[in-house]
Amino acid sequence: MTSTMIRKLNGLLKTQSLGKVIHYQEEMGSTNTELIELGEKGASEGTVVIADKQTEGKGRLERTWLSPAGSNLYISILFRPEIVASDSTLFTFLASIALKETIERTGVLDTKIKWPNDIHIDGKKVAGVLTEMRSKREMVDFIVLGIGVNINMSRDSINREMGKVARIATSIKENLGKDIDRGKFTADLLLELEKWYQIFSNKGKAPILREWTEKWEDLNKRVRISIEGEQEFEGTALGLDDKGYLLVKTDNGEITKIIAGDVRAI
Ligand code: BT5
Repeated sequence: MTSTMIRKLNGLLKTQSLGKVIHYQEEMGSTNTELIELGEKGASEGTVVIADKQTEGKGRLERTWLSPAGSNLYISILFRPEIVASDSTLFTFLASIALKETIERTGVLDTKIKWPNDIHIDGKKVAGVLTEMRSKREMVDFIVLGIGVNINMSRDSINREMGKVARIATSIKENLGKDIDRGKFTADLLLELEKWYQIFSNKGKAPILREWTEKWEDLNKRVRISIEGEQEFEGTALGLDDKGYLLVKTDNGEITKIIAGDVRAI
């Protein structure tokens, strides 16, 4: 992402606080790691870190987020909400809502939210969210919301640059058949995030969990759950509890709470 793109983003940004301070570098290890360091030094709410390329992009659970140069968005945003640490998971859901809206605004017709943190197009992953948090006692000190979106990669470059991940990944360009403006996309995403963050700050978790559930197509569907190191099982997806954990009714009638795992509608 060139600095021209950042100038464009600055020109289009309509937010009150998110992105008023932007740290941009062409190449970084991980935007989340960078922003956690800034947060520890006292960076203010709304501070944003963007890179054009990440050499150590992070997924959840020590996984990697492939982050080639020149076409995607790798962004981290700092929040300082006055909430208990255990509620920080809500930011993943808030981000998924904002991402789905922003991706659809580009013209993509059917994006799908996958619990807890993916956005898919045609069954392939276009975006992922990594929420990290630092706490003071039981309260949040700050949250770093990290978002990766495959924007202008062609199928050829996905195949060339993403190795084994290529078959499960897609981009907005692959769906639309054309490039979109990354500066505008980022400005729209930050505005949407700010809107949902204000709703969360004023009204709490309920509207976020409600909106997410409304946008989630797997509700009441039969799903297969795989949890690393455990046997797969099936059940009916019942929705979220108030921490965002997934409730699944298994065939023996038990309600199981899923904290982390892969959930697929079958
Ligand atoms: C995620 O993890 O989906 C969270 C991704 C968050 C990335 C952003 S980029 C800006 C910020 N800074 C960071 O360092 N990270 C955040 P998870 O659900 O664990 O998914 C990771 C899995 O997605 C990998 O194991 C691959 O299978 C797949 N994957 C990796 N890179 C991908 C890509 N570019 N597009 C689609 N799928 C990918």
